[in-house]
Amino acid sequence: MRRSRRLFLSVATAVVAAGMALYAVTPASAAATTATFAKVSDWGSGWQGEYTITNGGSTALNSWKVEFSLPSGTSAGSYWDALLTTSGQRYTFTNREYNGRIAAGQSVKFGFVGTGSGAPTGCLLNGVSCNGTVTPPTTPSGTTPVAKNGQLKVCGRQLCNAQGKAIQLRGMSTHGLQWYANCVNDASLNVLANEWNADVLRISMYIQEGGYETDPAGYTAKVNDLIEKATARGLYAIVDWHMLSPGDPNFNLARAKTFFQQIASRHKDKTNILYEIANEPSEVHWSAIKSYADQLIPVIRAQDPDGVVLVGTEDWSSLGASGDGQGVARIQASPVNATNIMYTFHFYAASHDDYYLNTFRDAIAKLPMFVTEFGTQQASGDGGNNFAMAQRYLDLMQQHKVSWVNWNYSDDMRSGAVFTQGTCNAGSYSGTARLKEAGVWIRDRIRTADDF
Ligand code: IDC
Repeated sequence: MRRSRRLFLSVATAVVAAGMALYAVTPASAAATTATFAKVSDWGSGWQGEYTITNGGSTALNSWKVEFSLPSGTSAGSYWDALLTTSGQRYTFTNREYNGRIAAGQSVKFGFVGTGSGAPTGCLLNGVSCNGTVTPPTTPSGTTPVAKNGQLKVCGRQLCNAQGKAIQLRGMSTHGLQWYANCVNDASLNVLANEWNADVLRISMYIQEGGYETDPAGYTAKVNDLIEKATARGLYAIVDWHMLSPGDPNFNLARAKTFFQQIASRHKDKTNILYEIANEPSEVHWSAIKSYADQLIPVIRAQDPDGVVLVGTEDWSSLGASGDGQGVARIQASPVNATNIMYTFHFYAASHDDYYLNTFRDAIAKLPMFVTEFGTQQASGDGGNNFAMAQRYLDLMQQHKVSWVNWNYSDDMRSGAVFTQGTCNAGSYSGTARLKEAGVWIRDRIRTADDF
């Protein structure tokens, strides 16, 4: 539980201090974005502390959050030029409305009075070590997918990189985090990034079935953690709002607004986030999906104006192929009221043959498409694989640079989970010894060279 405290000592102190911070901007020399602490005075039983936040990057920061712990026996009292929430000995300071923006190379300060003799530890600035990690350059360089491609955007019907080149991303989806979070950790993601050469991780957070609705704060924290892990490895991260049943996305609209507002505000300065706002709508008309998207996308864009948003389609994201087959036409007649979006298509190759493939081919010619989930087996995610059919889809997607993500990076018993049962507890993800047939197949197809 976080408790909000707004303990300005006196109006006079606050105004004087605010005035100082507003103009106390100094050029930075280091290339890192940092928050440095200093005790500016100490009278034995207490002290005055000051943090200087320096933007060493090449683009402005629009907000900041500094969090740290104080040892027991030490606490922070009055403070200025920041807002404070506390949770036990953990203190979280965020910017005031007048000092959230820090231009490249500039600094701002905030301060507080400490009681006791301890000092802050475990400092995080916007979720990253206060010692500074180098801010990603605006001109992509380096070897990871994100370093090479930077912030993505939809250009025409293609997904394009920061240099405007149409690219295809390939990667894996987690299974539901409520069941298989143990399969996504530093070791397994190192293998996904470095051995499988994946470009993208889809973070699949169910809402029902024991998911988000049972513990919003816990699941949000889990998604935040996985976003950081993907980011550390230069992977794109699809934040998958894995609504499934009930099939009307509006059932979870209020939850989705809360969740995506928090995710987008926390990660808006990253270049690798894609927002998938409705995994698989079902048993609803397109107009309901569109209405949901039209309400939710502005919530995301208010925080993160340039993140690509992925919108689910009728009948379990089959573009209506599992319904009356008119899904593409309905989207064209009444598209989502936003730019920089793509529509999603899901297929399971042993269940979805030519009729689905043709529906998809038709959609590629008309709409920006992203395959955020597919399997080589049946729609149950289980049973025998139809690799020949799956390869036809992959060939089409390669030809048109449609990005894809395979279901799923777990050791679930079903044939569509890439690892054999027990792999995640054993913790050995490397090589092919622990892969099921579908795992070996998909690994080979993710590993081939990217055309970035
Ligand atoms: C399946 C999981 C299974 C789970 C079931 C119900 O593999 O363990 O019990 O969901 O939630 C989808 C869905 C995806 C399904 C997958 C395979 O997006 O959640 O996972 N699938 O059935 N659409 C088509 C297939």
